[in-house]
Amino acid sequence: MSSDGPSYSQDTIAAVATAPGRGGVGIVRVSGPGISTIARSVIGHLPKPRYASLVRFLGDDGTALDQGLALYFKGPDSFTGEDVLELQGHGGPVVLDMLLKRIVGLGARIAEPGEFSKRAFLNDKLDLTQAEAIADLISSGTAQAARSAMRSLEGRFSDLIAELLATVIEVRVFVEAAIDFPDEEVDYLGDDRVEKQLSDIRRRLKDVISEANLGALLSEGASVVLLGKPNAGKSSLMNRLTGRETSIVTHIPGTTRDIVGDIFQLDGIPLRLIDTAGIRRTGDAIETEGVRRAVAASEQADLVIAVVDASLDKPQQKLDLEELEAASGAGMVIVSNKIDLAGAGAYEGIAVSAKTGEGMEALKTNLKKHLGVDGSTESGFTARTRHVNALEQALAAVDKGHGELTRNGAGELLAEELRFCQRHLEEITGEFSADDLLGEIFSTFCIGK
Ligand SMILES: Nc1nc2c(ncn2[C@@H]2O[C@H](COP(=O)(O)OP(=O)(O)OP(=O)(O)O)[C@@H](O)[C@H]2O)c(=O)[nH]1
Ligand SMILES: [Mg+2]
Repeated sequence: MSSDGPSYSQDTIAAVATAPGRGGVGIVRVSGPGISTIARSVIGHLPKPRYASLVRFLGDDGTALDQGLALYFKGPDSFTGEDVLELQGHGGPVVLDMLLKRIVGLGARIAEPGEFSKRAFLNDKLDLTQAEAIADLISSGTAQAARSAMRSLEGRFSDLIAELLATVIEVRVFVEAAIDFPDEEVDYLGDDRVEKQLSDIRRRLKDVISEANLGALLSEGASVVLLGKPNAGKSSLMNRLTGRETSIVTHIPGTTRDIVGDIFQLDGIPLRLIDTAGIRRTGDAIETEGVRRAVAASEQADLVIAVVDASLDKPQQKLDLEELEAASGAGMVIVSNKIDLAGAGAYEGIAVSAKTGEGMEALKTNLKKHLGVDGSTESGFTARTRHVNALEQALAAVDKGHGELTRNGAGELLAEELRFCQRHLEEITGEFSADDLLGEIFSTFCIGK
């Protein structure tokens, strides 16, 4: 989406850009057409663009509120594309608030969350994936997530989408031309050129999907629920994975009754591990509620680890597993726990011992595989579920169009699907976007960003 002019709004917006609390430096950021008036009133002059000057920040009665550095960026050469003023004062909440109020008194209004980034997007300084990458970089929970957010910010994801779009548009133009000029000698749709290009698009889309999937995992994480019969060792396994004694472990079946959550980093993927009550029928009202919550949690989960006690006899293990399969609401990784007691033999799923730590590496590799990651978690770029969904819809459209061509020779329907494909790809970078989508995305940003 492009703006019509250099700035999309008449409003001048202001916010404290540094984190709340006390710090050495606190920054008030201002963007919009009112910058020169504000600068002249607060610091006495409009500073030379891109040079730091040490100034006093003046209140409306001319007394100094604070002193610090003023930085002026003249639009369009600024983050938002508009005139931007940054006042770097001392990082105390009261001082910063006084400065902000002074600027609002001069006609600015307080910025909404993400509004600076939104203006940058609307003024074509960033595309949507880059704007989202800023938020992801700020909120990244692991170094891998931060590195991939940085790569998205630098445009790696957008570039891939742009390359795909170029090919899709090329094929679309070709197909539409073939439809419009059916009398040409050559049967354009009949030769294999279009089909080759469609296969190429599909292959590239699939690659981007798997990378975006990892990128989304790195930035959004995944929830993993431990499900099992009482005493199977769910809590022990959770504590073993996190390395913390978060969940209570005893030999008494029915120890865990509530949902117990903890964070666990799986090669840089932030996992929310959720320990639950053992699944069984019981007369105990508290435990019954615990079991209900366990099943409900599994329905919300990205993945379930089904824990079976391998020290029980085989028929019992089989029954337990069947019960878990019936109860679970998500894909399952099966784990046979307590193999230190059970000894050598054949087990369902991955053989582990929460007590000795045996099998943990195999479990981690398997968890990654089930989350759609094989190999390294070093993703090329950060992404979100929104992107993965759009890519999948783009792929579905190409698949459908390809089918229409090969089965029915229907060029018109292929052209139509290619148009859908293009639209889904454009949703990712924001070239095609609905206002409510923009509102949704930017409202999750922090103030001042
Ligand atoms: N030998 C052995 N004992 C284990 C292992 N894992 C758990 N246990 C023991 O099994 C018992 C139950 O462990 P918990 O982790 O509390 O089991 P749980 O599945 O959380 O049980 P509930 O919360 O009651 O549903 C405890 O006495 C643990 O020490 C293991 O791998 N080997
Ligand atoms: Mg437990």
